[in-house]
Amino acid sequence: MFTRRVIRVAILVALTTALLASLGTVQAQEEKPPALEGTIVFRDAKALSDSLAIDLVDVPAPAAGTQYEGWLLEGATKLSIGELQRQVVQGGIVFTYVEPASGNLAAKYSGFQITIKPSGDVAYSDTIPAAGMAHVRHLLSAWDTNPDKKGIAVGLRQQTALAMTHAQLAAKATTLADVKQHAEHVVNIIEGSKGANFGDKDGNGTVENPGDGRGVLGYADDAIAHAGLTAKAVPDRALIVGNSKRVIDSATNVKDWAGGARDNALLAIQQTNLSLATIFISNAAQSLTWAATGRDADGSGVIDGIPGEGGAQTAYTSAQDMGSFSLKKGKEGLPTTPVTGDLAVPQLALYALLAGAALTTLGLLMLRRRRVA
Ligand SMILES: [Ca+2]
Ligand SMILES: [Ca+2]
Repeated sequence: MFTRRVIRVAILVALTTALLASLGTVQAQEEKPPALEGTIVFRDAKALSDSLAIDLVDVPAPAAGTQYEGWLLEGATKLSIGELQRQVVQGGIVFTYVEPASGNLAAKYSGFQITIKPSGDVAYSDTIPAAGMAHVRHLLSAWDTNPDKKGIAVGLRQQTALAMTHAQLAAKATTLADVKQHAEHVVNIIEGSKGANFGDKDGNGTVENPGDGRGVLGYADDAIAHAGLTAKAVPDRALIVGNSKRVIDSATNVKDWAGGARDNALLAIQQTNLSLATIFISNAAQSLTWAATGRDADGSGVIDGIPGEGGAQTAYTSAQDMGSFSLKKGKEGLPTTPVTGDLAVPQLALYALLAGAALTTLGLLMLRRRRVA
């Protein structure tokens, strides 16, 4: 019958529309290539992640009489970082914003945009999804269970550098007792207060620990875990996934090097001869220098976040790179639902709207069929 055919066609049209709409939604969630090449990343100036370093290339010249302005964003909160001058010759934008009060910008902001002055139109934008940024903040600014609630990558870098310093002090010591005392410090900073080797290693009656108690090894394990969680939370964001691997590889190197340094420090403590003790603790100092600052193993001139190269410093900057921005055109990089950030809501609303439209069409057709009958 004609009416049934119309109903079938209407259902088909409604389903096709819903399918196309859902495909469109899925495509919109995939990461787009950046509209501008270059980097926009949190870095340390005078304090932890207190600056935003911008280095963009091939930026189109703004229209005559207008200027670019940069903004850090968090929900409805906006902070102007000032006018961004485009270099006339190279066409790039090189600019570093430093937070005057030394606040941690990664802890406060997860979005960035460039607007046109004076219209205020958004030229470029990007937002790090909340699910990913939460973990980036655990690495860079705060993790509740850490001593002083410091960020995990912050603690990793700080405690690894401290272990290196004490190993260097031990290597320079001129008495066996001094070597052993500093070696105990090295073991305890690396292991943390819950470590199997933590304790009064030199047997002078006192447990000495200049570290914060979490231990280099504990921080490294946490950095590996949280970098992995970040990549899992936002698998479509290339900047997070790629840099998460660098954090994991570098923190794994730190574990290996710090573990070797602990073993050498324990051997130094067992010695009865200053020269032998010094050899073992010097090995520990070498391993901890790699653990702290990395090692250019392949002689490329760069320490990369790869197995055998990256150290705690690399893990920290790679964690900052996880929180860097990749600009899309206009408002494409801004969240569609401000504040809540729940991407499922507009999608559900769309489905509800389509389902409603399909039901209305069906209802009208049924009514018409009854009238005809
Ligand atoms: Ca002791
Ligand atoms: Ca290298």
